[in-house]
Amino acid sequence: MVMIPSPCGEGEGTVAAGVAERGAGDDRGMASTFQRGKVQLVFGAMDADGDGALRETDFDALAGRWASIRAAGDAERLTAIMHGWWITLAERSRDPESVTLDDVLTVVDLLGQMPDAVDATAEAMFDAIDEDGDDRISPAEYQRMIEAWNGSPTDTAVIFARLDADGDGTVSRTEFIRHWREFWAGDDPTAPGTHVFGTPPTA
Ligand SMILES: [Ca+2]
Ligand SMILES: [Ca+2]
Repeated sequence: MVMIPSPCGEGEGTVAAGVAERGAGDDRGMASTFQRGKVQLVFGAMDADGDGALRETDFDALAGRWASIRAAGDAERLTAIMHGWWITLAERSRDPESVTLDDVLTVVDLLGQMPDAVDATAEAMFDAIDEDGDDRISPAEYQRMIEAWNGSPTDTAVIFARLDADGDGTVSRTEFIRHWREFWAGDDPTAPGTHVFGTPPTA
């Protein structure tokens, strides 16, 4: 835990308190311009009507889009996973009914100190993407996830080849978790994990 000395010399704040204390004029926080572009990519794909705010219905709609193009027939499980994302973001949002890009970045700022939470999300996402449960993400399984996110046909062949670090034709659980950590908590434009959801404009 990082202690923040108070001006009067007694008491201290946690990192979370420090984030909460940052004023409205200091919303960009610790996220770099590059990290912002990366998160913007995910945010923009989920913000279907483009009004700059995510609502609970956006998360349900994404789960529905994804379930509709899968063979797995597990719409309830996908809805539960996406609802978990919504709860995590909404409870840290200024407005509990809608989440802005700055709200998401506030959470992203904290992820570097929450490795267990990041890994838990990676495991849940891996299990969701792996429709046939063979503990491998195939190119087709990956493409369906991305197309659900984007809501449109997307060529994922080049990105998939980068994510498949050992070149065996699939993305293993180990490979995926490493990329997921890089995407949410890393700041390296050249890392394959940067491209989990596509290529940010600044990479
Ligand atoms: Ca699979
Ligand atoms: Ca592989």
